[in-house]
Amino acid sequence: MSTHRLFVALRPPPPIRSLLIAAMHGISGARWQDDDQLHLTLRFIGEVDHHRAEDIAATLGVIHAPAITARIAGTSLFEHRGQPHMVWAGVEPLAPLAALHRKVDQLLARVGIAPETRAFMPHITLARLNRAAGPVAPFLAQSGDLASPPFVFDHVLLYESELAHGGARYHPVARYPLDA
Ligand code: 3AM
Repeated sequence: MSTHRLFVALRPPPPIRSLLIAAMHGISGARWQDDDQLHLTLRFIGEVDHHRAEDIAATLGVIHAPAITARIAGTSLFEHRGQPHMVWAGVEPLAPLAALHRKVDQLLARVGIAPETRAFMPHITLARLNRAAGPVAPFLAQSGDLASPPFVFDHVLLYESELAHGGARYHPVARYPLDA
């Protein structure tokens, strides 16, 4: 049976994506994200079958939450087994984003998706790194004060992730408006 690899995310508007793309330089060998890949993950779901995917899409349809005014605030690094793994842009403020994350978690629990156990850290991935990538310190120093004007997240997207050579492709499969 075919499965769907799903996650729930927010998509920054075009001027913010342009600002992020303009910051993508200074790490040799980094796999910089392209415009289509830029998102803030609210909740990774993983592989589900077609029926469960339909249940998830339907349950997210009742989401009732305010639109969020946010801003980009700096860059940072996630490591994996002591190695630089990805660089990302921070998104603030935490409280409304965390509240939306919890709301999505609660809705997904209704269709049997176990609650998130990892700490929620709102971020937009800028690049994925492998062992061949160059040092990240110069990038972090140069982009540490990356900032944007305030912008609004006014909808939530359910994405399907397609794993492919050269990185995942993300396809929005449903869109849920947030309250103005
Ligand atoms: O939004 P970012 O780029 O941080 O790394 C994956 C990506 O995160 C993450 O979900 C987002 C969309 O693919 N992801 C992939 N597998 C995951 C897993 N098993 C995961 N997050 C948590 N657990």
